[in-house]
Amino acid sequence: MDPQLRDEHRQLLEKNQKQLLTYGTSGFREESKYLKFVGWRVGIFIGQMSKNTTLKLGVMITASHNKIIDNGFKIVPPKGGMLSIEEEQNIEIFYKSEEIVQSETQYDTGIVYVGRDTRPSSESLCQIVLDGIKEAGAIGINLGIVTTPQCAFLVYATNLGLVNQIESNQQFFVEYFCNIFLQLIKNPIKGTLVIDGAEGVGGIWIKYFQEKLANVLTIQRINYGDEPHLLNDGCGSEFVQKEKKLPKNFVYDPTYRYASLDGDADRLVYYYFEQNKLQIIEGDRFAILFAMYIKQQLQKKPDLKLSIGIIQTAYANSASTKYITENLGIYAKYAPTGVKYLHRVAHEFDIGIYFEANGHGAVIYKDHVLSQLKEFELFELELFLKLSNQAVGDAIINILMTEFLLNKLEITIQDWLLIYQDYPALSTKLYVKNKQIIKTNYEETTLIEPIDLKQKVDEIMSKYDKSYRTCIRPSGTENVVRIHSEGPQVEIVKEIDFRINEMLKSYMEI
Ligand code: NG1
Ligand code: ZN
Repeated sequence: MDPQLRDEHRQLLEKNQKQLLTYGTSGFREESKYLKFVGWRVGIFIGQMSKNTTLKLGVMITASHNKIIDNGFKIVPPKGGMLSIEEEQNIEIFYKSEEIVQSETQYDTGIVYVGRDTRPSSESLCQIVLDGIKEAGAIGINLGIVTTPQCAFLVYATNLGLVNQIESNQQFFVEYFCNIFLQLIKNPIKGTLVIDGAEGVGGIWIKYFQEKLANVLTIQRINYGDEPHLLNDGCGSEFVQKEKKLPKNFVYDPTYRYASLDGDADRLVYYYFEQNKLQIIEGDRFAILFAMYIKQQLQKKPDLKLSIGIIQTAYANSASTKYITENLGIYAKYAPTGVKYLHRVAHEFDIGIYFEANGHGAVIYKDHVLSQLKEFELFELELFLKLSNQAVGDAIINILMTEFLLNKLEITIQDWLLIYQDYPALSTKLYVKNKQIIKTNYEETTLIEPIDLKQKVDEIMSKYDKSYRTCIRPSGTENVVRIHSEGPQVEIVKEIDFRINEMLKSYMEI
């Protein structure tokens, strides 16, 4: 093995205090300078995996909303979606090993598509992954700069035979979804939608949608990637949603709608600015908008029995969960943070809608659903579901679905915010060295270990009534503990957040 790669691997192990890098909330993620060895191992692993199937696989190189110096690898299985828990464990075991393990493979070769975001480290990491794939005796095809959902969709679409020769046809992604959207939209949509591309890959690809849809939807792009060194810097969905600030280059017009993507275009928030106040539409409201329409359509055909579920995380505002169950009459379920968990749970329903508060989300449906909708002549709903990216949650495609619905249901972005009122909530993070000591229940709503820490949290919370809650969990993507508090009065929520933070500062290794 290349001694340089071996060296970097040792540094990574040292940095992580001899702990394994885990295939976390969204794949492997680290500071990019430690990722060469991991990339090479990911390449070999997926190369071998591809030699056990006639279907194509994918790897996306990105660290999404994280800092520009970070990077990561997300593996795309044949149908998009996520690796199984067992595959995740296998890749974690495999990556740390320094030898080339030639496991038994069924075929002489396999095919893997490799996509990457605009980070400076992405190009060389892409080459390393391609080297690993070659080492395993498989063929790696470089997709170039694509969004995470685009990479997943291209893998999915090739395997379904929707498109051939994807290697020269990344544009297929744009054509496929624009065609469906244009079938759904009867008249031009009013107003202008300003899209903040986080200075990343989404901003680049939005241009093609802007051009193709110009007759029905007016899109204005800001932070569209002409300053790639400023990726996620003062712009993008993470900045807007977590900092509650307007992105740079914001152009105010009271009639405009605004949307921000994250660095790899799988997260989306909408917002508007009124009376000096930024009003943000988070993931919960996308789930509700989509579910309202799906339910309304299905109610036209009482004989058609399809199960619908909405999957959320502990970061969902409780007011949204209450609205889903009490007003929409739809089943709401919690999953741990990370789309990989939500996606899996969403598959339990005929139509599963999942969204994280930060705007990661999708509508996914079982294979029989489209033909049943056709049989019951629910053609518009059939098109709407076809518009949703089945491979993985997709910010650009979710914009198209949202624009269709706001127009169809004649809802303004302001009305959307008035459907229900969020409880005041506050999310903060604390940088720590030993986040892994914290363990929660499956839904991540309650801390269970360490026991003495749990007692301290319970003691703080015992001063407040049951309508207040706080969740503490280790991040899967950063060396932080996240604290999320919520309740009826904003001042009390701030007080809880402050007290929990202070207590954690003295308890954890900072
Ligand atoms: P971590 O760092 O595990 O909290 C964050 C987001 C997730 C998901 C992942 C992947 C929050 C609270 N957490 O995970 O929802 O988006 O990054 O990018 O927003
Ligand atoms: Zn992302």
